[in-house]
Amino acid sequence: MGLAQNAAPATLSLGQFSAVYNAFSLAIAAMGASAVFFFVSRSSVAPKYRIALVVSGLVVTIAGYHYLRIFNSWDAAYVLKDGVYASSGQPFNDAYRYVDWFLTVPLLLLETVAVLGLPAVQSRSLIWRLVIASALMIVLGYPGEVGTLTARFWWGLASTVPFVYILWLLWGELGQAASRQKPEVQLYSRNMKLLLLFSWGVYPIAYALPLLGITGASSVIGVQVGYTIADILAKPVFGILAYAIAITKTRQDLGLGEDDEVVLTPRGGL
Ligand code: RET
Repeated sequence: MGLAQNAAPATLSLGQFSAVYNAFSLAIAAMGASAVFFFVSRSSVAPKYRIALVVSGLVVTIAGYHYLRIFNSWDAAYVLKDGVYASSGQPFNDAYRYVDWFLTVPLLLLETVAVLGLPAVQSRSLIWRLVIASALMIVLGYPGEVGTLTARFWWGLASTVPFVYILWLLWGELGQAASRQKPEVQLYSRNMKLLLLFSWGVYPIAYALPLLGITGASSVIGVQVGYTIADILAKPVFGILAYAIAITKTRQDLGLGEDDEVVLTPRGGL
């Protein structure tokens, strides 16, 4: 029924075009700079936490690449004519985003489980359940992104089932893990739980905008800017929290005080 609802609108104002253009540009900078930070910082945490930093670095590198492609696609989809941005005839390719999630969401889940510090058997079973549910969530969401409004509703609803399952699993596990930690780490674990809920919650809200009566250019802009903000929170900001947990646990494991310097062998471990 009807037209594909999110075919790029024919014209955008200067402000509308730039809002998305600048959000994508900010995302490229955030992903690139945080990739350098995560890779460089991995030698300042104990070997068992290095995997979390390496995974963070990979996530933001993959996302940085995809944002470069998304940015170029957006730029090519419009041309400035008489003070407004008119469609150039080249389609805006939103599939990069779903490909990006397909790779980065399982990695983010792996990172989260890695900083939880659970026994290996428990970690493995948790990771499997999370990875399968996240693949289902993304695969079920995509047809709704490119279909009619009715399709958007039903696929969105189907995708919400594994989404709720993931949040329910992680909320419980993060809560239990936090209660086993020393007070300093407990605060970070609690913040991680809140950031996870807050940032992941933005995705379905952005997806639902066209269903809430927001149409045309505003809906395309809302969806793109919403996903971009959520991605910056869920990848670089989340990674910094994981780093804070790893460095705090490293200090605790070494029995160091607040002002002592951490001295580790730079090449040990990962
Ligand atoms: C979709 C479709 C509509 C319903 C739901 C969705 C959830 C998407 C999420 C994406 C998370 C992505 C992350 C990326 C970071 O690398 C697919 C929009 C629930 C939660 C964390």
